[in-house]
Amino acid sequence: MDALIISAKKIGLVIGALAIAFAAYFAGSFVWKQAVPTASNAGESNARVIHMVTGEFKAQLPDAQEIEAYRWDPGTIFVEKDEKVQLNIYGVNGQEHPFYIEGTDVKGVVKQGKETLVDVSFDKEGVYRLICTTHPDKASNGPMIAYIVVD
Ligand SMILES: [Cu+2]
Repeated sequence: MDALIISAKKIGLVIGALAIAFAAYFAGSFVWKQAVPTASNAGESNARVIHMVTGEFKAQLPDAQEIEAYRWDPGTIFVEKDEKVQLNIYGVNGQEHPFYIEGTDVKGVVKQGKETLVDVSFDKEGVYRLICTTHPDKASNGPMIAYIVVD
């Protein structure tokens, strides 16, 4: 009789764990719908994910003039040659940041409150610039440029 009670408890635990796993799966699938894949080979399962955000620096000069600069954060990332990486860029500051990666055909848009996923790999070593075309330099509230170091 004791053994029966214990196994009934175990079954309860297993069912409980399954219920939690399903709940997590559904919650996860809801979150992932907000992600926006942009590059051609989206869905690389074995890619290393690198998280980035869009940020903004703001300051007031002594004459009350406001200055600001949009930035990718982190501003420098390191990647191995031929490594599959997925940039997961979350739009925090700024409505929209259209971008491209210099020397590649990778381009996309990061929108505020959304994640943009970019699957990339580089077959040549070098420093590649991730450039926002709305804020490419100081005159346009940048420079919004990140450096991808491939070696
Ligand atoms: Cu920008």
